[in-house]
Amino acid sequence: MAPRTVIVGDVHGCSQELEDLLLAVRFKPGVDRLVFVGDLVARGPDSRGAVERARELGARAVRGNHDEKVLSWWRAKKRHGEEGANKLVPLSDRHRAVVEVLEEEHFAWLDALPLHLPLPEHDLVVVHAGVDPQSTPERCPQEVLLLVRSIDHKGKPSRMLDGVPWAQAWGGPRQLVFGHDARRGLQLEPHATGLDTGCCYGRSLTALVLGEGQRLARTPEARRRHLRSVPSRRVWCPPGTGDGAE
Ligand SMILES: [Mn+2]
Repeated sequence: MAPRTVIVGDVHGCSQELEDLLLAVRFKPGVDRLVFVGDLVARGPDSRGAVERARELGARAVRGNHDEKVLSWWRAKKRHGEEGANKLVPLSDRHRAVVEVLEEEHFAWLDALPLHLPLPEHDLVVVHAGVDPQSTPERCPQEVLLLVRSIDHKGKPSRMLDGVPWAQAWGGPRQLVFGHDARRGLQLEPHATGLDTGCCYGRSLTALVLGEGQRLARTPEARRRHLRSVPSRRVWCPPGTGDGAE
């Protein structure tokens, strides 16, 4: 059977919905390829389960800003001990809850994730938040790849929701697939596809499913046919303003 590629939006510890989605797309372990757009952890109920399932299924992924946050603490802990880490990298309650359940092997797996992941068989690149449309995934600073949402009135990448969504400003030619922007939700631009449909906020978890060697459809209507979503089982986290670093 030909392997498909299933690219999953921000899971944020929603391991039950991840199982629901894998069932909905009839994911075949050992055959299909699984890719995550990052932010596997934090906000939802089961960050550890989400990381374990990703590892178990041999998934590839890019690192998200929440993954990076708990990794900064873990890296500091290795050098300065737990007390030192708490001083150097103060954690919010939601990130504290993550570092308390992850083991060394989970941190190490997250730490090995790249910031951009090319999938040449589908002629696309996966990033967590996005890129500066003036640049490329390879040349963008980490901060932009992990946090950008918009291009501000000065033409600079911004983590806020004001200005133009970066995905609208991205002229290609490469197709980018990303997450991070739950507030805007599904984004279907000519050269960018945003998959964060706010699972942890009680909305849905979305996957982009591509057949072997299949390219993304160019029009939004046609691209919707690649998408599959499952509803959230509940509101796991109260929606915030959605425009900060978090
Ligand atoms: Mn994010």
